[in-house]
Amino acid sequence: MTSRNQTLFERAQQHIPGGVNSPVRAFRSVGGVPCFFEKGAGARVWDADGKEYLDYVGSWGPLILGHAHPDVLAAVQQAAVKGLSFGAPTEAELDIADLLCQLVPSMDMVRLVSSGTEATMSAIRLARGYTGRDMLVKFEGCYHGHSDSLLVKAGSGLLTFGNPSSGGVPADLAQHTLVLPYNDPAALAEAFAQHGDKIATVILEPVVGNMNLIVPSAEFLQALRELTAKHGAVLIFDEVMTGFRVGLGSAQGLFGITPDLSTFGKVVGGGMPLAAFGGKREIMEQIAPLGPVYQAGTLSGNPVAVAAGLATLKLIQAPGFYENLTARTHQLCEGLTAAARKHGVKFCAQHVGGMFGLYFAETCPDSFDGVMACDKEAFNRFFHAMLAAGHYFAPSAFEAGFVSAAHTEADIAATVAAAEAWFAAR
Ligand code: KE4
Repeated sequence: MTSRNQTLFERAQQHIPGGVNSPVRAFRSVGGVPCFFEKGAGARVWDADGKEYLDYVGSWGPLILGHAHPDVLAAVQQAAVKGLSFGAPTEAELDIADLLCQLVPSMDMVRLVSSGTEATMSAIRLARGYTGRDMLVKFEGCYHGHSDSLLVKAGSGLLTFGNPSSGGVPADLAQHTLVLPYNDPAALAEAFAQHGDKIATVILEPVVGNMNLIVPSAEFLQALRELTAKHGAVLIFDEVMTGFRVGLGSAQGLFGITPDLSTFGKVVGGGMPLAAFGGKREIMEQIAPLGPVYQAGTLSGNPVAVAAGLATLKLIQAPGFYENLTARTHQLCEGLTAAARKHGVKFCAQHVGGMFGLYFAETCPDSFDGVMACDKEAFNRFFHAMLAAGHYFAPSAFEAGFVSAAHTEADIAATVAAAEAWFAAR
């Protein structure tokens, strides 16, 4: 019998490219038919066939509280009945700006936008405008949204400028982007030795979640901060995924590094379209209407999205919130690893706060090459086995996963037990 997921997927492809509104949702990396979800509550989601899953994607990070948290829903409803959008300032925007600058001490000022892509695109333009330089440095395997300057892959040589990684990106724009290996302080030092006074900005994921999970070395972070400061380049921490996910202080608080600009998304909107970029006053004052760097948005600071964000940011400040989230994520990683080892399966897992990585490899990788050496096919088999058992992981071996505050010890234990059954039967 054809499942409703299948019927919907076939119908979706009539008028939506690939049947999805964002490529990773199409399951092309893992194969099979994507899940169409109809309902979420707490740690669970239900698909179009009524099948229940424990959710370890959480909309790719925003749902740190779990699905449909009553306080967030109430805040959204209270805002919505007063009007969905004004295209004019509202007091709630001041409240969330004040709160973000309080929770992120490196930010004197912040501008709200509607997606992580907008946040990083705007931060890069701002860094270029502030420094008067064009060159952008990013790292292989890091994803910062789909603005043209970021859809660039490494050039032929380590220090040669980038080539487009997507159709439609002009080669002469990609030429301004240098793509370096992540966690490689020597390569970064060499790039600054060669191009130091031309580099406008360096952007990175301070914990990578887009080539699976990769943790930065202290040396790499130190080199980033020292070299950008020495050469007058703007250091951008893209905390769209790590922001309020790895801790209340985000990655910058966890690692004790103060970036010049930061970007946020996902958790700050609590599942609604809200993102932000912010940083030092002297840089942020270059943004229109104060300064010459243009940036705008019809729905920027949308009051309904801001209401969801404020409700979420309030709840994550509860005493013990991150201790519990980290403990549950640790329980998952330890449990899966122990289960795999018990049955002789090459597998490991690691986490930072409430985001985790799963790898079919002996040890957890710390580089792009290390991730590429993991057994992707084994992950894909694991993904489908767990999906069938009612545990929804990210449909790609190159994505981080997420635990929410709604996941209980019993939920995690059930996921570990399902994984052990599969490891045992391999
Ligand atoms: P959005 O434009 O998708 O809101 O944010 C882009 C972005 C920026 N920076 C980081 C570190 C990100 O992880 C993202 C988006 N993350 C992906 C998950 N790998 C979103 C999922 C998707 O593309 O559908």
